[in-house]
Amino acid sequence: MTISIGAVLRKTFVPVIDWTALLRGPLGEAGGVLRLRSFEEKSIQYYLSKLGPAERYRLTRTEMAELMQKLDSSNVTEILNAYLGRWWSADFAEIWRSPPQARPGEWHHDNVGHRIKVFIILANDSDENGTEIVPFSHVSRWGDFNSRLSPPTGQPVFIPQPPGTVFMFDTNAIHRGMYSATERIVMQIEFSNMLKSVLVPGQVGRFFRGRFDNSYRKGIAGAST
Ligand SMILES: O=C(O)CCC(=O)C(=O)O
Ligand SMILES: [Fe+2]
Repeated sequence: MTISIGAVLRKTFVPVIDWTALLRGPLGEAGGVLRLRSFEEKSIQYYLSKLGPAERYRLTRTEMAELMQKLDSSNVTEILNAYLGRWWSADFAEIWRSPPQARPGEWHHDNVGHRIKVFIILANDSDENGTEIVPFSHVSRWGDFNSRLSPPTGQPVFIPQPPGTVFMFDTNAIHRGMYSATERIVMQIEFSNMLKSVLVPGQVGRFFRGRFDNSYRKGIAGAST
């Protein structure tokens, strides 16, 4: 068995940093998964045109700031303050195609402790595409930040994703993607405690995040988050 340095750093720093997360406010009360105000057709088209025919499109810092303004009406900043504490940053945002897939994703947490993803659905024609999350599993203190999970005993909720759907979830909660023969296009923006950007390697943080992305898209097995 090999233990990577990344795994050791995650195991050391994630629990310490997560100790500062308040987990309060609307997201905490809702159990780590919360629906937000839907996006209008005009905004959907705006972001779809940024993607064009590409596989993925990473938003610039300026585009991320603009997206934060669009999310303003949902009080995302206040929700994050109450949940993560004030030391969070908007780390990373991209638009990606979740390709047609025969099987659902594996149950997992993202191996980075508390980290929020906002999903904005830009295209989806299938009722089967979506995300399953186990509410209130967000408070789990994982002993391991390098693994997948066996099927949960808690009751998952399925989040159906017609275009325009916006929701946020803590990727420390147990979750998985549900896929079908139809493509789905998702825009995601991520938030975590600033210290994770420098102390926690993996699919988290502001500076190195881009290097680690896409693993679950390339094939669910072997994904690192
Ligand atoms: O595809 C999905 O709905 C979930 C993907 C996932 O596990 C994640 O973004 O952390
Ligand atoms: Fe995940």
